[in-house]
Amino acid sequence: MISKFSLGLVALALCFACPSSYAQTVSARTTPGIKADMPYELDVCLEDEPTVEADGRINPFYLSGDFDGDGITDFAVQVKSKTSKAYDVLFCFGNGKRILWPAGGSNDAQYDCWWLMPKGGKLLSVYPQVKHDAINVGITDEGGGVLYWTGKKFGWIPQD
Ligand SMILES: [Ca+2]
Repeated sequence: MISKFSLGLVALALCFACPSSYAQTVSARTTPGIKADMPYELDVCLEDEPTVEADGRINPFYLSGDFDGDGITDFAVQVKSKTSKAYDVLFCFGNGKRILWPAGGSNDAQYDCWWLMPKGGKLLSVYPQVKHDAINVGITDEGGGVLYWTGKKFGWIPQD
């Protein structure tokens, strides 16, 4: 049976936990722009990839799924190269691996929408080669394609 005293101790412990989580929240919000809404794992991944910065020109600016099928959540975030200014996608896998995917190859044909295509969903049923969650990358008036992990690299299925 839980006594009022025990509940008081739990409440006290929770209060002591507040300052550190509060400090993390405040710290994240002091960073300009979209970093305030970023999952911790994604923030760490971006810090390890200093040549790019997260870009919020498309909503949502990141997607999560299990892109490599290992059962651990992965993230894909829109990024902009600090040098070339090209818009790419940084994949942050749950196992710590990072892959920078060049989206358009040039600044002329940049994607302007994207969405998750979950494994087992109707959208992926026509692509038997896609075994895990994938991303549909769209370029207005040009089509786009399906971006998926082959097991060794990212594959691309163009769409009109
Ligand atoms: Ca994964």
